[in-house]
Amino acid sequence: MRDLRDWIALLEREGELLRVSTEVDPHLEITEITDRVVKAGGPALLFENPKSEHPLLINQFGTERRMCLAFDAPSLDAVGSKLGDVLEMQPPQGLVQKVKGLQKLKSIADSLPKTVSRGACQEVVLTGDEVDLDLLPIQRCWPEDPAPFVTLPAVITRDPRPGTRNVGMYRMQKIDARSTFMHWQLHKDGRADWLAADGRIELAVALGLDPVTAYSASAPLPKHIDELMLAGFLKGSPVELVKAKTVDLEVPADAEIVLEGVIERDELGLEGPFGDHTGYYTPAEPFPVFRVTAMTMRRDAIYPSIVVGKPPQEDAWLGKATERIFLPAIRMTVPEIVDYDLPVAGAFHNCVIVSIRKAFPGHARKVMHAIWGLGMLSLSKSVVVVDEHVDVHDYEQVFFYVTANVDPRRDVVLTEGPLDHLDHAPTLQFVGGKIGIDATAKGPAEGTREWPEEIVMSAEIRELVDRRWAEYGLPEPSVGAMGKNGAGRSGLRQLLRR
Ligand SMILES: Cc1cc2nc3c(=O)[nH]c(=O)nc-3n(C[C@H](O)[C@H](O)[C@H](O)COP(=O)(O)O)c2cc1C
Ligand SMILES: [Mn+2]
Repeated sequence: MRDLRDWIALLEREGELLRVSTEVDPHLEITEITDRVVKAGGPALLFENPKSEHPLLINQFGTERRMCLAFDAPSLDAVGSKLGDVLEMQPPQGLVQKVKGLQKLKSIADSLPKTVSRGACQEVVLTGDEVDLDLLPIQRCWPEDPAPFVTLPAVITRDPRPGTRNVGMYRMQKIDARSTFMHWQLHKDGRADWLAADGRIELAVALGLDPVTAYSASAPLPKHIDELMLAGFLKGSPVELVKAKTVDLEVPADAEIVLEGVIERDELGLEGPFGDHTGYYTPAEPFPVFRVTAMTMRRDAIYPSIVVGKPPQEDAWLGKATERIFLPAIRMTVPEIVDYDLPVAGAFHNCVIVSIRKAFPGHARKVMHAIWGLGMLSLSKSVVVVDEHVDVHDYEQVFFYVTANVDPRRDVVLTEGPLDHLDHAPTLQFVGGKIGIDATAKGPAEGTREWPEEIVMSAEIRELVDRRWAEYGLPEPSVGAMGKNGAGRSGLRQLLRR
């Protein structure tokens, strides 16, 4: 998919998009409509009359099926495997392997962004006084938000030292027709670029991209890796870039809208409060002011938006995509990890459930500390470790082991470390307590008395009952009626789970 237009066309063909021609207000009304549709597992919405010339697209990422359509993959795990295959590349042996190896190398070559001379994103160019953010249907999301916020931007910066590009998704509170705040949090790469540039930095913000490139802006890559490379790799074709008009950066040629501009040294203001994905209003804090020097657009540009708030919301699926896509990369450093789950209700930084192939005493603690040392996962407040046979996505199963297998004195680790910028619970911002729960089976090597055997039916009897099921005159056990947890899975529960 080249751009947002291809994506909208695909969504429409797949019955995954509804057009709303009724006039709606981007001031709160769109939030309430979208919240109801997201929670019902409903379609993407293209609001054609959001009190603006420009339509507003929302809920493009709101279901697992749409995420898979976005990545053109049968499952999010399949997207992760594609990345894992390249990470685990070995020197090829034999012709077949060599050919496969070449295909993988080609996919790496395709991931490099490509510069082109013209781009649709510059059909309209407004500079200086012509810049007018009021042209866009920027949403005011929640009642206590002081202003409208751009919520789905891809913010492009360059680290002045190595010259590497970064793309991050950082919300932008509108200040006036030509300026916004830039809410890059303490641990984020865009902020690091700004600090490295000694406080004055040029930036460009792309709005309205193909879904893979938009997702990539939210991906927690190591700082020196360009998110546009990940986008090109996952798309299987390079992201095309054009030179920006007023700053020394390149911008996605097919974007709907681009805002170019600059942050001047020491120009800060109080950003927020904002009804955030934590489910609370994050309080006002100082953030830099982004002065827009140029606004370029397609002639009939579509403005993309997302609402975050008390989970589950649309962003749950961006988070789940990251969870799945990064599993193989995490296994590269911590190979004993079998699987992990970041519950949506845990707002992603509050809880990690991880299953491991336990091989030695204290192994669960080793993995807790690995997670607390791993990229953005390091900000996790709680880590629950279970054995490899436990399904980390089945929270009732996990709860069973957390209560059954844990001696709180022995198996709970309390420690301290860095916490998410937005976590309101710790006494100090940014740093505080962490909890690890070792819910694995313990062995004599860990000093426990003999661990009992878990109850499992024998294979012969299971096969016998499988064979005879029809004879009993009982309904076929389906996930809906008699699922693993003995409970139905409504759309909402499924979203809360994964
Ligand atoms: C919808 C959405 C909104 C986000 N808003 C912010 C934000 O305002 N500030 C921030 O620092 N991170 C925000 N994030 C998370 C970052 O995009 C994410 O941490 C990303 O990895 C940042 O890029 P970086 O690692 O290159 O800094 C948001 C993520 C999503 C999905
Ligand atoms: Mn980055």
